[in-house]
Order: sequence, then C-alpha cells, then structure tokens
Amino acid sequence: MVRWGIAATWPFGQMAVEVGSRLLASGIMGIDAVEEAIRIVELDPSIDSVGVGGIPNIEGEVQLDAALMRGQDLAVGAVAGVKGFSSPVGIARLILEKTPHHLLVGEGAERYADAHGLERSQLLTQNSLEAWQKRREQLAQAQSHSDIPGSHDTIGVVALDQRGGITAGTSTSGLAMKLPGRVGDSPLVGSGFYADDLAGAAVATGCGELIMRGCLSYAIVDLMRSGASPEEACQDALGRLVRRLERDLPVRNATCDMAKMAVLAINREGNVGAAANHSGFDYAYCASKDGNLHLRRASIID
Ligand code: SD4
Repeated sequence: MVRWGIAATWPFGQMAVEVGSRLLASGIMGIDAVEEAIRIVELDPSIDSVGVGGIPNIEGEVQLDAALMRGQDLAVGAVAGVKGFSSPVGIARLILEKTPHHLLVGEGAERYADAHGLERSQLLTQNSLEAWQKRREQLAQAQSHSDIPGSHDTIGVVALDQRGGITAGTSTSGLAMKLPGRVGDSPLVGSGFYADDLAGAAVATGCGELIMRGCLSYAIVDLMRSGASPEEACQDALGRLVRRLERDLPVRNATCDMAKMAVLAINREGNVGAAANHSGFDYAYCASKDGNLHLRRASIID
C-alpha cells in the first residue's frame, strides 16, 4: 500500500521530487511539500523556463504564472503575469490561504506580495537575456512563433500525502516571446492543474493555448473519479483533445513546440500516469513503496 507519492514534469522535476518526497516521508502536508518542491525549481537560475532565469516575453521582461490547488476543499491560489518575484508559487499559496479569491493577476498580485513582505528580485539573468536577444533575431526572420525553438516548459507537481491529501501545483514563465499579459494554462484551474482528494490530481505542460481548449487537467481528474487509472485517464483525455484538434492543427505526434502537450496525474492510491502527443516527455516520480527517485518517459497517445 502506497502511503505517499509525488511526481513532477520534466527531468528538472527530479529536484522537485527529491525535496517533496523528503517532506512527504516526514509526514508534512501535501500542499507544503508541493509548494517547496516547486520553489526549489523557481529559485534555480539554470532552469530557463521557471522563476529566476525564466524566459522573457517579447519585450524582454519575465512574467510568471503559478498555481496551487488543495484537493481537500478544492481551494485554489494562483497568479498570472507576475513580474519581479522569484517564487510566484509563494504568492499563490498566500492567495489560497489568506484571501477569498483564487487568481490575482499582474500588478494586483505584485502589490499583494509586497503587502505580505515578499522580496522583489531580479528575474532576468545573463543567460535569459542572451537567449531573448537570440530569439528576437530569430523572430525577425521567422514566419511565425512556431519557428522559435525551445520556447516553453512548466514545473507541474502532483502529490498524495500520508493523510490522503491530494495537491497539484504549477509554475512557469510561459511561452517565449509571448505578448505582455499573455496567460497560459498553468494558472487556470481545470486547464493546467486540478486536484480533488476524492479522485486525484493532474497537471499539464506544453502549449497552453491548446491545453486550455480541452480543460485537460479537469478532464483527467474526472476520468479518475469514474475509475480510470492515472495512465488511462491521461491517455484518454489527451487523446480526445488531439482527435478533436487534429482536423485543423498538426497535433498528432507533434514536432513543433507550439503543438506539444503533455499531462501527468496521480490517484488516491499514489499511482502515477502520464501521456504526451510527442516523444520527448519525461517525468520524475517517487513513492513510499520503494522511496527511490524514478525518471520515466511518458507514452505517446495512440
Ligand atoms: C504555458 N503551459 O504557459 C505553459 C508552458 C509550458 O511546456 O508548459 N510549456 O502555456
């Protein structure tokens, strides 16, 4: 019987899972473990799509989106388009705990963070500035955004704690060269994340404009509620969206970053599953069953 489990998107999710699994093993609540797991990724400047060192928007500014959802009462805290704070998930947590709201955007979220004594910090690093300059040159020559390589990634974490609490969380700088104010799926409940103690949790990564068209995370949790395993739920929900979209868009076996999507889920037993519409989605996973960190490759949807 699995007592706790945690999974995170992408190989950089390994550092999140390392931190989160240690906290979960000690008996801490899932929402604390997920927040800390995400924060470690946000604060690492070498991870170029989350928090400090994140990918700037078209004007060269880093604007961040993040969220947390507590499956016990379906409470949400989220921020979108936030500048100048190294850990947007920390602001999301404050919103969840201390306000009657679920999502604050831009300046309002920043003022709220100021009021709670969170320190402002520089998000642009030498590397992210240079990457932006390079992309600006590429964009000048490109036909469209889809020609710009390496343009996004989200840290998404799902967890089951020892009390049966289920949590989902996300954090990202969103799409490279996005318009100022553009918001992706990651801070949108039901699209980028969803968690319900009675069913499970899911998170998404990839092109937010596509993910939100299918409210993917909610769809996955709802399938688990009806008895699907995390793997089946991920395959089924993403498969349905791909079949719906492929009439107009090249979303099957996607090669272009703007068409890629991947999902990750955990159920009430701590079992984990994933799916992607491309061949390169890896996720990290650890559970009390063996306490070891695993890096797995998601299967591509049929
Ligand atoms: C977004 N879903 O802002 C995020 C980006 C991402 O892998 O996850 N990319 O659309």
